[in-house]
Amino acid sequence: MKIVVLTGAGVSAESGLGTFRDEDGLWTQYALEDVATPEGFARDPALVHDFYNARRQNCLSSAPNPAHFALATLQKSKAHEVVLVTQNVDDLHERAGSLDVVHMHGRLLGALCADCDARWDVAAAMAVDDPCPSCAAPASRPDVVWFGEMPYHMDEIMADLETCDLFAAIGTSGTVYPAAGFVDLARQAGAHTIEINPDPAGGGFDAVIAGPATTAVPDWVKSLVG
Ligand code: BV8
Repeated sequence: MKIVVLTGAGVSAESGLGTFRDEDGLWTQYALEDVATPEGFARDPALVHDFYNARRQNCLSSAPNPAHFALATLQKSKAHEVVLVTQNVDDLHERAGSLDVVHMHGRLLGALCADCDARWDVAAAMAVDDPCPSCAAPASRPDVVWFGEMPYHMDEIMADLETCDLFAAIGTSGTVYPAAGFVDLARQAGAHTIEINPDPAGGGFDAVIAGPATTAVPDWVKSLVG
């Protein structure tokens, strides 16, 4: 069976990384327009770097949780073909052992040159005047997809959705497009669709497992790999 899994901030919530739209979520502390849009970056790059530097530190001091490990087990079991797509920019899936994670919204531990498109890994804080290692322009930005920018790997993701048998959305509010529309594409392709979320978003899934990721995901994976 071919399975496409889409994760959102909820899969990392119990690792201590904030979500966006829950009660004390990131979008209640920062205006999305100021820190997650190209216009916000042009207006105040230092604020945007501060926002991502804080999240990068938070990410580096956190650890994968049982949900991340269970998804890595599902991939490595080879019981099914598994495509893991994440909206998250943290590296907890990788640190739990997942391979080929499709980061459609980019990576906190990646940097991008706004001038020459060069990409490189970063673990430390980024600053406005950091020179690009390729063209030396002071145009470094976090390699994340902001609102109004095209998510990464869309062709690959669409092809996988059109050919999957099972689509599982884990820990996402189904608010942000195009990710929020993936369930419809999977259903149109004939896939069974399932949502795992303690507070289901109600996006017309065939099945819902209402529970936190750290217990619901390991149980779900056990049901797939025995
Ligand atoms: C684009 C950056 C076009 C990195 C993010 C229709 C079609 C297409 C676009 C649009 C459209 N309508 C509107 C748009 C524009 C926009 C959009 O969707 N706006 C929304 C607000 C309406 N979309 C875009 O701009 C996208 N780009 O469409 O480009 C284009 C075309 C041609 C050429 C150029 C461009 C780009 C979207 C990406 C934006 N970047 N992040 C970063 O800072 O992280 S999005 C941001 O939201 C994060 O990436 C996050 O992952 C994502 C989604 O949020 P969730 O992951 O779902 O998190 P949330 O807090 O919302 O929910 C948490 C969930 O977890 C909850 O359900 C909760 O119940 C659950 N939970 C809590 N605890 C647990 C749990 N679950 C399990 N266990 C727990 N313990």
